[in-house]
Amino acid sequence: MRASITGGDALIVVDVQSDFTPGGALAAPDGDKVVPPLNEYITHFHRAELPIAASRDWHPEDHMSFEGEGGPWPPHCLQGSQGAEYHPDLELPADTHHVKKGRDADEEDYSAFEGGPDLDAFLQDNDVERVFVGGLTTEYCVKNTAQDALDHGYDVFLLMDAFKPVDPDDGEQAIAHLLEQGAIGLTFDDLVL
Ligand code: VGL
Ligand code: ZN
Repeated sequence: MRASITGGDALIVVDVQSDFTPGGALAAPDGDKVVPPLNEYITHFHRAELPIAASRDWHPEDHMSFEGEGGPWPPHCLQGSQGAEYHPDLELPADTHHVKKGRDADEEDYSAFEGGPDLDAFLQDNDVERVFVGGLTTEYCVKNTAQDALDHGYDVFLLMDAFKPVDPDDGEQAIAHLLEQGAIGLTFDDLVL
């Protein structure tokens, strides 16, 4: 589907952090492969002077999602750690709206809409109606962010060339579910530049 990017559009880059890329504490296989396409989207949105938000998982040591606390995951994205940094090749402009989430030990916060500073307020302040979502990982934080965006009434475009799952089957299921609810899939080649 061809799409031109115009006023009212925003880019949301979800959790492109070292811990979710190969070598990291909770790596999505090929997680680093989202970086080059996302840099293309970022460049395009930035040139068009459209808002860009980026989220980071930002956990305390006793986060409820960690195995030691009865959760499913190894410790990852510890606040202030190297693994919690954006992937070193991700090129975010200076005026990016940075969201941190999962900051409290007792809140999972898979969705960037659950972090702070508040994403929905940022989008509303910028008169955003359509959001373009990519990043890591497909079936957790990308899915939950896209779902929340739909629930908040935004039109949602899924950047099909710019997310990676922890588990491929779960990733496909998550995307299928979002498409069923009206999200639209596109790739960078679909953009009318
Ligand atoms: C994520 C698992 C645990 C994600 C975050 O960013 O998708 N996945 N925490
Ligand atoms: Zn996490």
